[in-house]
Amino acid sequence: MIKVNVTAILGLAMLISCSSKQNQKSIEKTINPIVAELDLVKGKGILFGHQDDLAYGVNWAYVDGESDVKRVAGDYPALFGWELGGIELDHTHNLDSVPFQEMNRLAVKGYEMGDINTFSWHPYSPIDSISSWSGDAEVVKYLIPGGSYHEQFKNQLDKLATFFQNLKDKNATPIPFIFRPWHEMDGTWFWWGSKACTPIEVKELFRFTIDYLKNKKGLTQMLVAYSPDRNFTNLEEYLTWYPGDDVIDIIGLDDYYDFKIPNGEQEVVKKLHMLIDYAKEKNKLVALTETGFENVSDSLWFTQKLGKVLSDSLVRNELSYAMVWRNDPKVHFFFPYENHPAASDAKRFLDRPEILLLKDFNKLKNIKTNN
Ligand code: BMA
Repeated sequence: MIKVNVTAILGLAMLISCSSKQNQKSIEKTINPIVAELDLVKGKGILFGHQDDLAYGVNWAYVDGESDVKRVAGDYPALFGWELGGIELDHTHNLDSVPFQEMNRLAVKGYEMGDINTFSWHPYSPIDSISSWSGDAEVVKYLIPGGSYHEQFKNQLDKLATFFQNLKDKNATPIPFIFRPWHEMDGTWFWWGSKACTPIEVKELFRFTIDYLKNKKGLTQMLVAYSPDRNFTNLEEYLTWYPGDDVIDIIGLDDYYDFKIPNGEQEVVKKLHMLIDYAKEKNKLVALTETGFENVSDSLWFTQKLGKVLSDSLVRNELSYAMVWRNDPKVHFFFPYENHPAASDAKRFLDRPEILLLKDFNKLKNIKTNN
C-alpha cells in the first residue's frame, strides 16, 4: 500500500518537474521524493519527529513495534532521526550504543511504514579519534582539501557512504533520506564549532562532504539540512556558515535554549520567520531539526512551549517538521514515557490537527495520490 503511494508520489514529483514553467531542458532534475512529500503536507501540518524512536525508549529497548511516542499518543512519529557517530571508525555500534545493523533495519522498516529518515553524524576526529565534543580542537583545517588529513577524512566518508548505500527497499531501490552534518557550528562545543575553526573552513568542510557523497559516491537520493544552533539575530548571521544553495535543501534550526528563557517561544518564532523568508525566496524547505526540553520537567512544555511556536500561522503553514531528541533512560529523554507527568499534555499536543504523526502523514499522501 505504502509502496504504491511512494511510487505515485515519485510520479507526481516527475510530473511537477516536467510541467515546471522554466525552460531548462539541459537541467533534467527530478524532485527528490521527500521534497515531493513535504510539499504535499505544506500548509496542512507539520511532521513530528523523534530521534532513535524505534530503537529504544525509557522502559524498553529493541522490541519490534515499540515507540515511546506510540505508547503515549497511539501512533508513531512521521519522521525518525538516527545518529551515525562511530561508523567512521568501523564501530559496530554508534556512540549511543545503537548497533548499525539494527539502525539499517529500522530505518528501512521506517521507510516502508511511510516515514522519513534523517541522519546526524558526530564523528570522531580522523586525526586522533577525539570525540566531536572537543570544542577547542583544531581539526577542520586538516580535513578540507589540501589538509594533511584529507585522505583519512575521505576514508571516513567512504564508511558513511557505505551505510547510506545500504539503505535500500525490497526492490533494492535506494531509499531517500535527509543528512544533517556539521550542525550547531555556531556553538562552541564541537570541533567544527565557532571556537575551533573559521566559517570559511566549515563551509569548505560542508561543501566537500556533500560533493564527495553525492558526486563520488552517487548518493543523489540524499537531501541536506543546514542547522545552526540559536546564536543569531538576523539572516546574515544565520548564513555565516551556509555552504551554498546548491548544497542545502533544508533550512534548519536546532533550538533548545530559547525555550528555556522567559517568553523564549517568541524568540523561536522570530528565528523561524527569518528562515521561512529565506526558504521562500530560494524555494527550500524549513525545519526545526532538533528541539526538546531535557527530561520534560515542565509538564506543559509540549502544548505551552513547542505547541505555541508551531501554532503561529506562518510557522504552521511553512514548517515541514519538528524533531525532539532521544529517550535514553541512562542519559536523558525528550519525550515523556507512559504515565510521566507530561504524557497527557504531549498527547494533547500531538492530537492537534496541525501536528502530523505517521497515520496523518500517510493519509495525506493517500488523499493526494488517489485523486
Ligand atoms: C547528545 C546526547 C548524547 C549523545 C549525542 C549524540 O545530545 O544525547 O548523549 O551521545 O547527542 O546522539
